[in-house]
Amino acid sequence: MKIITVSGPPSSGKTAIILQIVKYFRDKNMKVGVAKFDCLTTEDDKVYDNAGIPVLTGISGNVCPDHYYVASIIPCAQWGEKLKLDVLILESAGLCNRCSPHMERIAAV
Ligand SMILES: Nc1nc2c(ncn2[C@@H]2O[C@H](COP(=O)(O)OP(=O)(O)OP(=O)(O)O)[C@@H](O)[C@H]2O)c(=O)[nH]1
Ligand SMILES: [Mg+2]
Repeated sequence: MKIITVSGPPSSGKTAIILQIVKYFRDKNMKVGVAKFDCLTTEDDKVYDNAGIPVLTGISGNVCPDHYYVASIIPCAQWGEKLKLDVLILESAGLCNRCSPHMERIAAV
């Protein structure tokens, strides 16, 4: 399973881009899922669900969103493996421009 991280400020078009990326992989008969992180609330799960994309949502609540994200990578990957995804896309919370939770050797947008 390949992992791609997509991060950026609020309402910068992360979900819009991910929907296009998913189309690209689906055209190649690849199974794609998305894990969406946010701080308090998100409607993105409905968008992905409506598009028939398996989605997992993580809300950091009163935990630092960056730490929550890092601590959630392994459970998200396990979820993706369980669903036999070819590609797992991680959409970050829309935080400030400082936030770019990318990992070495993992494709990042
Ligand atoms: N004009 C224009 N609008 C866009 C474009 N991409 C996204 N939008 C609109 O901008 C708004 C936010 O886009 P999203 O893709 O939801 O942004 P996001 O970064 O996922 O937002 P959060 O997950 O809430 O941080 C939506 O109303 C989109 O329809 C674009 O390329 N051009
Ligand atoms: Mg989004």
